[in-house]
Amino acid sequence: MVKRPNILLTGTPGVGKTTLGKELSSRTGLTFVNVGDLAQEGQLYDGFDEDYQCPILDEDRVVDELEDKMEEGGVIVEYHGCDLFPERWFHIVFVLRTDNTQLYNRLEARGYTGKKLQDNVQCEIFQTILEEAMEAYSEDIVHQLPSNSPDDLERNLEQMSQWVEQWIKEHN
Ligand code: DAT
Repeated sequence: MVKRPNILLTGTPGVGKTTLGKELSSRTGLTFVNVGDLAQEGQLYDGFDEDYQCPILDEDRVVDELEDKMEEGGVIVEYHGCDLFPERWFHIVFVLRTDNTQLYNRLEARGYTGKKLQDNVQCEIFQTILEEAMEAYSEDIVHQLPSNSPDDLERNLEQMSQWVEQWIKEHN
């Protein structure tokens, strides 16, 4: 039995996963893992996507790389996809959601243009990641959280920190 929970933080690029995940990690002491960074550090890639001009994640190697850490517990995993991870890893899944205009502006500020910008905003409009999460995990552990403003961020951090604290009390 693990003593601390594993959390999946997912959602369309730009919804605020990194911002929230890093702060949650510093408030709770859980370890933050940005899967994009992990893949880059270990060059865990399998080819190159010409359409989006970005490397393709080698999902099996990412899972292998994380397995030991996840078994220990106490990890916040952040990624803009969720069906590549084993279901058993996570005790709770948060899907961050951002209004379209807001997301468009954030991604444009990040330098996204053309198809990449449009496809990502559409991904949010069609709730693609939320549906992926609902299919990959038990629906009662999947929670949507609004991520539009600094107030939302603070509210989410408080709720999530409380959840972590409660989980630890119940499992120790
Ligand atoms: P992600 O990791 O999901 O790609 P991010 O954490 O890098 O997103 O955030 C994208 C941008 O949006 C960044 O400039 C910070 C800003 N941001 C994040 N959360 C926010 C919030 N709740 N309110 C306003 N801006 C936010």
